Amino acid sequence: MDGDCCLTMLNPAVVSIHNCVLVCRNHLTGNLGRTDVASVTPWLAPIVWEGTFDSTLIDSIYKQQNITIATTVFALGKYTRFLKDFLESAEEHYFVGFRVHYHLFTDQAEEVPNVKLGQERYLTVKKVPSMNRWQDISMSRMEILEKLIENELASEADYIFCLDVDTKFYGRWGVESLGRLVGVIHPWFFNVPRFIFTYERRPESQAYIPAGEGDYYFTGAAFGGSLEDVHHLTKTCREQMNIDIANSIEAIWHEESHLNKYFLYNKPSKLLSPEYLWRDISMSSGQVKIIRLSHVAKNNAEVRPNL
Ligand code: UD2
Repeated sequence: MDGDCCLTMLNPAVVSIHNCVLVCRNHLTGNLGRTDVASVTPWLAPIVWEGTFDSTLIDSIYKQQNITIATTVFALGKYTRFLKDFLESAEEHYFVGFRVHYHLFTDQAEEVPNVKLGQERYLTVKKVPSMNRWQDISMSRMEILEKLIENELASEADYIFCLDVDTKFYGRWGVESLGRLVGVIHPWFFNVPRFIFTYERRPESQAYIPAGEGDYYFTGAAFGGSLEDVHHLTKTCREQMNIDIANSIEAIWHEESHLNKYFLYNKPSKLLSPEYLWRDISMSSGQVKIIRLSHVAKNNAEVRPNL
């Protein structure tokens, strides 16, 4: 056993110092960091890509904090078919070694597969009413999340992530993703100019973003952060969507449009690269060196309750 290994046996604080020394060394020798992608926003929030963090170091820091990550997922109607792969792959790759509590919302509890969960991994199934429009299912998530945080999570979780169910994990999604307010750059819009972004462009909608504004285009399929920040996000989006309903307008990409408006005026403290929500496992991009979570190909006409 060499001297460094002996150090790590002493206590977690020493592990941190030890790892910090290692990562600083790496950093100084230029081994950590990327030059082919932006890894910081103009407001100095990190953008997490493979190669921009040391997973051993960051795990050791968060291990000392005894955190719980609440994770919400909705599976209504035929979307229950995505649950098995979602949960099994999450158990393999998602916050491995940390306490995770999945909150699963469904209209068909009997369709929830029996997936073996690891130690300190919990699943609570919650019944929600069926809905006739996929757009309503997608949008209703904001209010349900708002109430979940208000009524249940305060005493049991430190962070929350809200994820689409028609997805599968293929690589590590860990504590490097944690932050006060976290958005994921949409996989179709990470390397295109701003005028291509599909923001809501009608001033009548509360989700309206004028041409020339906006920083990134964020996916509605994954977002998270502290309970307080995600509560404010979901409450604001729910309120803005209600104003739209009263004015008989629905934003072009539903709650995703409102999320983008929210992030324009409430800048995320951390951004996750499209590694954290990729288009399709069979597609590649030079900048995406690891696919952590990817959409599952689906036939919308077949799985959705309406077109
Ligand atoms: C995009 C977003 C999605 C949401 C939606 C709103 C991406 C990659 N995804 O996805 O997050 O913002 O646009 O327009 O940006 N669901 C059910 N049952 C249904 C329909 C939907 O449970 O019958 C749930 C399920 O959790 C699903 C989510 O709602 O993952 C979003 O629906 P989608 O995946 O069909 O929406 P999509 O692919 O257009």
